[in-house]
Amino acid sequence: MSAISRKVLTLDEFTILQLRNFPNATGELSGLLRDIGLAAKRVNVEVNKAGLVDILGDAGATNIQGEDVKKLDVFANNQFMGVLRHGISCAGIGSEELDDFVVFDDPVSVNSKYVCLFDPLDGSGNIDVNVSIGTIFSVFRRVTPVGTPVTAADFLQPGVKQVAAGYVIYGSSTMLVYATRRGCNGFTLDPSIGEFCLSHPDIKCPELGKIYSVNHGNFFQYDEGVRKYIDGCQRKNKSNGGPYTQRYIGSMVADVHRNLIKGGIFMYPATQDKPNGKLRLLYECNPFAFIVEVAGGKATNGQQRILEIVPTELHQRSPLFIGSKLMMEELESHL
Ligand code: P6P
Repeated sequence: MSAISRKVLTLDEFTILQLRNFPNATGELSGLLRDIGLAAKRVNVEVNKAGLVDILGDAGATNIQGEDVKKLDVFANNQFMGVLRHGISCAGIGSEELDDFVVFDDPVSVNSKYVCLFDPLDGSGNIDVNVSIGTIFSVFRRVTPVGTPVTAADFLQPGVKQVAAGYVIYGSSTMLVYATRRGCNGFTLDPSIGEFCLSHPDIKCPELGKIYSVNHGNFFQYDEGVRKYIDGCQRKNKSNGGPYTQRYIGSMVADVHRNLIKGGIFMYPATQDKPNGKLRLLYECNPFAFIVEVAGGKATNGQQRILEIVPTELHQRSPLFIGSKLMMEELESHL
């Protein structure tokens, strides 16, 4: 039978095609990605009308980070947790919105071989001002025996063990980008058919870009090496195309997505106020580090590769430097 020769593949067709190319695959990962795509479509509907319904404003609760939880955060968390709990491909999840990981211990889910970690709605502080926000996800193969309830060990794995990672960006269009070891691909939601369609096949992060993303408000709190690099980004330099353009949206998914496509570097360094940085290792740094490395870029915490950090806590934070290979190597020469 000839391969599907459609011009535009939907996410479901693409994941099934991957399955056809790897006959020994069980289809669980394809199913998990389709479940995530479904939840993303439901979240997208609410995000797109956030200004119209009483879904704005704080839910009155605060999450483990002590941050005000917006209603859309809660909605998004419940959508992703719901599709995975009722699917057949996930044995448990960890989420920025939940103090501890959740075990899916029904007879079907407990036999799944994957666990997921989520930031259900990253950049939620931007919801009320209509700036792009996103969902970030990370998928691991469990390390405990299939058929038993998952434990913390299944979630506290170094990022290099990820099977897949991705994000959804709810912006001028809604995109789902995910990476496996076989590559990184982007799908744009076509509202006319309600399907994510392959729009960015085999994404590669340009080795050199002209964009640097950092919160300049913290500049004097950064280590000297970081300040030297940022200073260099602003100077004329024939060898690296400087000066660069500074772009910082304050929504990690939007900043890193732009740099992934156009080339660039995103930094959330440690500061005196936040000695471990602000971003969470398991569901912000790890997934993006996996995606950007698959696309040819690099990601470190300033000392070591993000993907080699062995986590000790579900919500631990890490400094993050991530982006184009040559820009990262220039930064590393200052650290
Ligand atoms: P700051 C959003 O709250 C977030 O977690 C990331 O999406 C974003 O990159 C970062 O925080 C922005 O933090 O301290 O620069 O406002």
